[in-house]
Amino acid sequence: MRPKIISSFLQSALGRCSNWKGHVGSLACSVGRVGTTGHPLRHCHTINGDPPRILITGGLGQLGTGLAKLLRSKYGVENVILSDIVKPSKEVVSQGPYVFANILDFKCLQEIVVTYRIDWLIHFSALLSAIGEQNVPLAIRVNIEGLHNIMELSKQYNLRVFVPSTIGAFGPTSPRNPTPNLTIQRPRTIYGVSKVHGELLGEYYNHRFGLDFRCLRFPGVISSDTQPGGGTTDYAVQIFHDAIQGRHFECYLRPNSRLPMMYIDDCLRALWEMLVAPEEQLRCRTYNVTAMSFCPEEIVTAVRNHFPNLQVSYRPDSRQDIADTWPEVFDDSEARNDWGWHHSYDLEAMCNIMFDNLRRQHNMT
Ligand code: VAH
Repeated sequence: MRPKIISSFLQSALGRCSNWKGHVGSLACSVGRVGTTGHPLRHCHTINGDPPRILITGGLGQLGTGLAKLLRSKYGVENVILSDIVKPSKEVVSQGPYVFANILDFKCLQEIVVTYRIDWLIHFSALLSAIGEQNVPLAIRVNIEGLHNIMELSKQYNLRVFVPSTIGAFGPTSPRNPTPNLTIQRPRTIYGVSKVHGELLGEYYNHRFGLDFRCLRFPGVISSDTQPGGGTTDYAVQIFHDAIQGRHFECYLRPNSRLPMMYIDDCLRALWEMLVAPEEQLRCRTYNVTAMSFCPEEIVTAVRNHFPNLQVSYRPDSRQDIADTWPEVFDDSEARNDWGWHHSYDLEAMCNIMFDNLRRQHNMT
């Protein structure tokens, strides 16, 4: 058993190098033991013997700083460049390289890729669902025109590029429980439309130009030290902050609005595993990933296990209309089968780690 897997892995790694005619260096992956999922264990990758140099756009959103930390632990602090258009905190710049990057300015992006010798690009810049509906022209510029720059840049410099998509890429005509990886996608938000466009454009560049495009459709992401910005699933983060501070929690969704969700550590690990998965494991370039599905009344019950006196009321607003068009349960079986994805945190485990983190942040330990 063992010799076959090692040889195919080696073959694939070497094979891939030979494909990248334009690629100056050789892409080497160190072979490791086969993991529990039977998929070759992912080890740190090198390009030309050096760690990949990675640029993250939209770095000061919900996922950027956490991902930079994870990738720096694998590839070295100096090889992961965080970027955005806003001034970073002292803490952010103390953690590693940070640059200004306006994704609407192609020249600015070219300069960064050349100056920092970037190999991989992770593109987080985007207006999320709720805030996008409040400013459609800006959402089109950032989410669509910005993406066009990223695609052309990645093609020009032969970058491996990761662009996140979302449960929001599905609409009311998609099966909602479960929502398969490949099905009808007619979203009703500009955010969703821009993300379907991103999936299709990335797959087109992969098919037409061999661009190493990779995409994951994330559910709502729950994090303790970074705030989500303008999404429809944000309530599931807000409830933790209200509980720990003894505040009344008002939910803008109905108690039974079920949505797929994931704890941030699972989200970042899924992203990294998809980023380094051997290409021959990728039977497609866009995958659903998830960990759990819950509705407001279920997370209220789970939070009350920690804070029994949490006061809750429900006042649905326009975000309810968005949630009503989204998947209730996400089918991520293809990601699990193809590259061994599996989540670690269910609702209870997520509540435990969220409150551990928040108690530490509020010096309540
Ligand atoms: C939003 N949090 O609500 C984002 C996400 C899965 C949802 O895309 O818009």
